[in-house]
This record gives sequence, structure tokens and C-alpha cells, in this order.
Amino acid sequence: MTLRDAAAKRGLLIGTCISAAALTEPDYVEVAGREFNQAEPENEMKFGVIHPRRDTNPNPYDFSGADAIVEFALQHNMKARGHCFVWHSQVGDWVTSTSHTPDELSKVLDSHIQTVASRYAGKVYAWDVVNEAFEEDGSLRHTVWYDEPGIGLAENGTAYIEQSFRWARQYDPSTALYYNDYSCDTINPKSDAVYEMVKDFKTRNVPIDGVGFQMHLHLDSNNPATLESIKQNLQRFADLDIDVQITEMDVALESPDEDSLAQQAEIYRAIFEICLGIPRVTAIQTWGFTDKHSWIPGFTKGQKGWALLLDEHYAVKPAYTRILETLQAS
Ligand code: 9MR
Repeated sequence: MTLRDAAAKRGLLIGTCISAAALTEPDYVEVAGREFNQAEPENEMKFGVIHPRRDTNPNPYDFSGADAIVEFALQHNMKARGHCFVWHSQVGDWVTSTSHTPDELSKVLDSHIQTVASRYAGKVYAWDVVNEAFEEDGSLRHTVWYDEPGIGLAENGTAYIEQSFRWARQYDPSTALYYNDYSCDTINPKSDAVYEMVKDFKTRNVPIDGVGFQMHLHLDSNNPATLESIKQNLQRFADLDIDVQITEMDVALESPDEDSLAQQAEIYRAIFEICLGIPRVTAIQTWGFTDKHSWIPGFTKGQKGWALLLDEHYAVKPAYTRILETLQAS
């Protein structure tokens, strides 16, 4: 029994991000295709990677990595998920370090969403339209798309997010449209702000289909209060009549000792159990699957890591086994 078989029996998608560079490794391809039924490019669809040159360049886009991952997913009968159209990070110097008027920037973003959404229409079943637009205190993050200089809608709060969703719906009417963010897994000022936005969008028929909760966790998440808050938070979003997905889960450790690995497995189990109890949770995705390829060691300068389900030699860890048991028992 594999994770994807057990998840499929529950009608659940179980996903991982995929790095195009790692697709040259036979073990990587074999395990990803065997264990997961959803794949999402880790970096290859981000603005700066897929659209590295200005539109006046004869060749503004580079679809090579994104195409390879979508192809990999479809060949392995996996759903392909898109990430992401609008984000403050990895945008590309030609956007951030040259001066555009809001009107020019609006045309840049409109045309970007049109080009990328159209190319993958019918192949990518869900898109993170906007990623990480809020600060931890619930205010809107200052970004090139919002107000630096923005696409011309900054005085209206979340209007630039709304416009991005409208473009995405226009250019691919059949894909599901998600807002995606981190540190809004529990009930807190940031998740409150996202909640208010989604509620407003639903009331006014702005096309939004779901919210992605990244779920980058640590061992300190292993306490009843935090887990209860995550449960209530996911449920309140589901109650807005949208789908909920876990999009980037990992549980960072400071060392891969036996006790830490057991606690890590317990956190994964608890999150899966919470999700299995909420029918609107349609997918659980981890941000990679082998500790060999994870953003955490680089980001924490080696202080943390070991966050995923398989170790760096592709051997399963206790977290893998606990998830499989949890899916089978559900
Ligand atoms: O895992 C990604 C890493 O390879 C990139 O260097 C990084 C650049 O900012 O982005 C990482 O992925 C991020 C994701 O796109 C959005 N949520 C946070 C993820 C981890 O930083």
C-alpha cells in the first residue's frame, strides 16, 4: 500500500512539490510517482523563473521547467497544481528594478496571467493565484503588485488580489483558484484577515475556490491548543463554502534523533487526522518528500532540516508510516 493508494481510497489528493532539476534522479522520479497523486512545481512556475525577460524581448518566457513537471505529473496520472501567479518574491529584476507606472504594471500582470494560465489550461487543475499577500499582523504586505507601485488599485485594499483572481478565471475558466499563505494555519490576526477577505469575495462573487494553508511547522506545534486552533481555523474556512488544501507541509527538526522523529510523526498524524475530519479539505501536500531536497537546511543555514517523510537516502521515516496508518484507518 502506498500513500497515494490509501489517499485515493479516501478521495483525497496527496501531493508534493517537485523540482525539475531533481527529475534527473531515478529514485526521485520513482518515489514521487509511486507515493503521490498530485505534483506542483517548487519554483518553476514562479514569475521570475517562467517569465525571466521583459515582454519586448523576442523570447520573454521559459516554460522548460514547468512543462517538464506538468508532463511528469500527467505521465504518472497525478494532478498538476500551479504555483503561483502573484507573489512578492522571485519576481524577476526586469519587473522590480525598473520603473513601471501602475498602468504598465497592470498590463504586465494581466498578460502574464493570460499567457501562463492559457498554456496550462486543461492540465493544471488548481492555481495559487496570489501567494503570501498578508503580514502576520493582518495588514497587506507592501509589494510591487500592491503598492510599490502596484497595478493601480492600492487604495482599495484587496482590490489588486481580486483583479488577479478575475484575470485567472477569465483566462482559464475551468481551473480552481486558490489564495495561499503561511502562518495562518491557526486562528490569529493573519488568518483573520485572510478569512475576512475570502468572506468578502464570496459575498460579492469574486471567483475564489479555495485557500491553501502552507503548514510549515516545527515541533512546538505539537500541543493540544495549537492543534485545536488549526482544526477550528480550517473548519471556519470550509464553512465559507470553499475548498481547503494543505499546500506546503513540513515539520522542521533541529536534529534527526529518535525522539524528534517520533514527535514529528505525531504532528503529521494529527494534521492528517484533522484534515480527514473536514470534508472540504481536498488535498494535503508536503513541500518535497525526501530530506535530500528541502528548502529548510538552506534557509536556516543548516540549523534545521529533516522535515519531510523520507530521509536523504529515500528511506521512509516514522512520519511516513504514521500517515499511511492514519489514512488506512480513516
Ligand atoms: O522551496 C522554495 C525554494 O527552493 C526557493 O528558494 C524559495 C524562494 O523564495 O521558495 C521556496 O518555496 C516557498 C514557496 O514558493 C512559498 N512558500 C514558502 C516556500 C518556502 O520558502
